Amino acid sequence: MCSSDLRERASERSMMSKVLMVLALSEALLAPQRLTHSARRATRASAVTMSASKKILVLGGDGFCGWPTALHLSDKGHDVTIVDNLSRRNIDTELGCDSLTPITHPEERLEAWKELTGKTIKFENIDVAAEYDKLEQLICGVQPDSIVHFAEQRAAPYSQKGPKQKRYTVDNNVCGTHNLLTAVVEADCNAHIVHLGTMGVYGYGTSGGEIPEGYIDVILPGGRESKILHPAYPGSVYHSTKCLDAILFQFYNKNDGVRITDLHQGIVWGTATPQTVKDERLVNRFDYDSDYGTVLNRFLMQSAMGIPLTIYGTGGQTRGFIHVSDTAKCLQLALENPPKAGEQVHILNQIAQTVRVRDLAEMVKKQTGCEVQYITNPRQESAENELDVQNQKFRNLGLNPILLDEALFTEVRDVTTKYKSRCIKEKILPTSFWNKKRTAANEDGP
Ligand code: NAD
Ligand code: USQ
Repeated sequence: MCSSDLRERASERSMMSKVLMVLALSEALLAPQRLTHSARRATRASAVTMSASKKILVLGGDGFCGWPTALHLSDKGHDVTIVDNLSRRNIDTELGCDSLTPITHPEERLEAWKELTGKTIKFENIDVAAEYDKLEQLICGVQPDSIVHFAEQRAAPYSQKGPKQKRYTVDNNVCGTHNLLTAVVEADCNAHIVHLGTMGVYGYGTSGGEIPEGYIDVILPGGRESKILHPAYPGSVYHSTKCLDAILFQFYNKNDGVRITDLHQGIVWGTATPQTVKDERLVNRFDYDSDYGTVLNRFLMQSAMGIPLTIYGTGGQTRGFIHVSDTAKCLQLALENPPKAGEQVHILNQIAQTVRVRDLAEMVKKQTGCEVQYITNPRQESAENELDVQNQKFRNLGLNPILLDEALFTEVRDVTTKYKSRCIKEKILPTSFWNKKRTAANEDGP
């Protein structure tokens, strides 16, 4: 089908949804107790656009990105409910590790937030992947306007650790996403779902050009024009689950009209946001271990500990980065700009800038005078890659992202210095290897 036909179809769908809305509203006025499913969903959609304060579920709201986002949204006056099964805290126990910062129990965190701001954030302990009925009941009862979906196992090294972790990552992430989609449909809920995807779905070979935001225009065999999802090229079991999520989003969007935004986020760095610094009890988690710690936070931690920075391979890997406070801002922007009824899944690249790993290490070294070490790469990945990424959509929505900045490095170093007595040094060197070849190479030493 050519793209003009596609556009016509989209505008027909949009017209149909407007007609449905009018029918739904008149039906509601005449006999509110006898609304059909689709009419109920459409009526709720109109109610959403009329109210500035939204009811928002934050799945995974106890995590590194979820906690500051939940606080940010509550601060903006939204009615926030966190849904989390605390699996991340349990994985810390499994790995014999802990957040560098002493995070308090969810109840204590939420009480502190209420005490400081007068605002209530509710908490539901639900396993999104395993407790479908509870999830559907919650969505049915709350009828949220938006659902932010952070609730996945997010560490690539953990997902490559062994068969148990590989299977857990797929079961947890894919079932969780599917449960959410089907629960929204079954609950007749018109919520806009905003999912945290990853830049890693595109792959990190040299792209040969700028990576677009989610879709590419192609000419199919026979000369037909089409807009398709960018080919998936994941680099770990974890990244593969995000590609599978994208297919589920495409299907539920097409089949059930679910409105979805998928944010392809880069590596998040930093730890503090304007809300988390209000009180020690609100402190955000900070991962530095070789499974969950991400590269820049690990480097800043290592420099505080006087440990040479662990550059994997040549350090020629180029990646996208974003500061944690911009994660929360991006979520707000995505929630404020939902897809219209009938629109295809929105996909935005959520990064501020791209940097090569060895250049990142140099930046930290220049500031702190620390040493660097090149160690055998535990990962199966390109040794060197270029990365050119479109990120215009968020910029057009008004995002002016924080760039890697010495002042902020200092802020993170203050945190790492403050809590460095909590660091377990044995957790710094890699213990998860991508395949048997990488395991053997690491056994041979650097
Ligand atoms: P995190 O592990 O700190 O937080 C995830 C939260 O989800 C945890 O609190 C965990 O307990 C919860 N959770 C996991 N499975 C669940 C389930 N089945 N039911 C209920 N709760 C569950 O991870 P994060 O760094 O905050 O990442 C959040 C999301 O953002 C992830 O989906 C991740 O893929 C994405 N992301 C993160 C980064 C990053 O650098 N941290 C970068 C790009 C994308
Ligand atoms: N690296 C080092 N030294 C280290 C740690 C990492 O050289 O001590 C290298 C890795 O080999 C890799 C790069 O730094 O090339 C990035 O690794 P990372 O652990 O910081 O990030 P990654 O595994 O890609 O995963 C993180 C998040 C994940 C998110 C992803 C976004 O954990 O949830 O999806 O960043 S992205 O990388 O853009 O796909």
